[in-house]
Amino acid sequence: MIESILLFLALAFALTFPLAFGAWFWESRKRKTHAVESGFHEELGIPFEQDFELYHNAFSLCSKKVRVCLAELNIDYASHPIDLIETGSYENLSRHFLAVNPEGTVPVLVHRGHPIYESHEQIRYAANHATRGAEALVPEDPSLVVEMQLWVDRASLTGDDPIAGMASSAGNCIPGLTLPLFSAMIRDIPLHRILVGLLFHRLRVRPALFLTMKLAGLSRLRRLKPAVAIVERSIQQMNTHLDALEAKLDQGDGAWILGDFFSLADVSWVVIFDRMREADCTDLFLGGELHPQVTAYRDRLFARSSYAKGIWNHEHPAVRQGTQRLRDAKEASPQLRALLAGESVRPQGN
Ligand SMILES: N[C@@H](CCC(=O)N[C@@H](CS)C(=O)NCC(=O)O)C(=O)O
Repeated sequence: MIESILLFLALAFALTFPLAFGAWFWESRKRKTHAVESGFHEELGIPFEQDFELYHNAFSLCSKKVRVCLAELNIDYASHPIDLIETGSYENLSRHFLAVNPEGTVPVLVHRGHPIYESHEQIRYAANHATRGAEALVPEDPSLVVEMQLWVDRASLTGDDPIAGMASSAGNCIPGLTLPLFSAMIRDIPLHRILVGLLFHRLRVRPALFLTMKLAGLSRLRRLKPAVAIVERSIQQMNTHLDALEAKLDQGDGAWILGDFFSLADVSWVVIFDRMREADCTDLFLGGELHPQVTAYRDRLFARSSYAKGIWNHEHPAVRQGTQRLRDAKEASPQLRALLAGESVRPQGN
């Protein structure tokens, strides 16, 4: 009897493993991922119904930037919300979305069926194609365009490994600053959904990071040395970028980065401040004596209707809950509070 059971189990195992492997192999051929070149792709065609269509996610930093930009330009668009694992599932790795962007990332702006990849390219493209009468977000003076682009780049999230590019951009500090919030949000996501990422993501390190954070939980985040190092470096580098922005605003004579001209540079920075709000780390960088010019600038950005239209109106319940959970965890743990208050990286004497 026992021998029959063992034989049955051995047979079941011998059959299941190749079947599972075969299914994965079959499916991964249908979900082929690869890096894409940034910019407008006239050679690619995506079914469309409206001139502009946007594939985006409520929580994604780059999606927010494009939504704010489209709101500023008064451009109507068909909205295609795409879930990321942070907001529930790896819809960005579905066959349907990979046909829009084989890289598996949002946002993707589509103009008359042709995709534009990379959010900094999308805002530039949208600004160049705004309907007549809309406010221009790119100045006419070429030297101001160069300056604008420097500040757009300094707020952009770039490359497969943003952590490696933190010194060049505040946008690249955002994933590190968001780690604790990710950790708070991932608690509600079932493990099998993260597994989809491990099976099909182009950059498997990303789902692996989410898995680690899910298994460790927010309370043990401070014991994960690599995660702590990333958080600390993100705080340090973000401060450097904010110091530069503070100096720029201090020297300027207008409300915005280019003085009186509201530009794509401002569109690019508003999302950085919004993520600080979500990740409950605004006090670490703004308020009081810290970066007063930047703080007033942030308030002006938040007061624009494009902030409500592009960001606030898309608030995701999972993010709201994650922010609250993060606050509660900090309240309960002085060590976590100290880590996220940047105490170990604060200059001596402060
Ligand atoms: N450099 C790209 C960044 C694209 C990107 O990494 N998007 C994130 C959201 S902000 C994403 O789609 N992540 C999903 C994933 O990696 O699974 C851009 O500016 O558009």
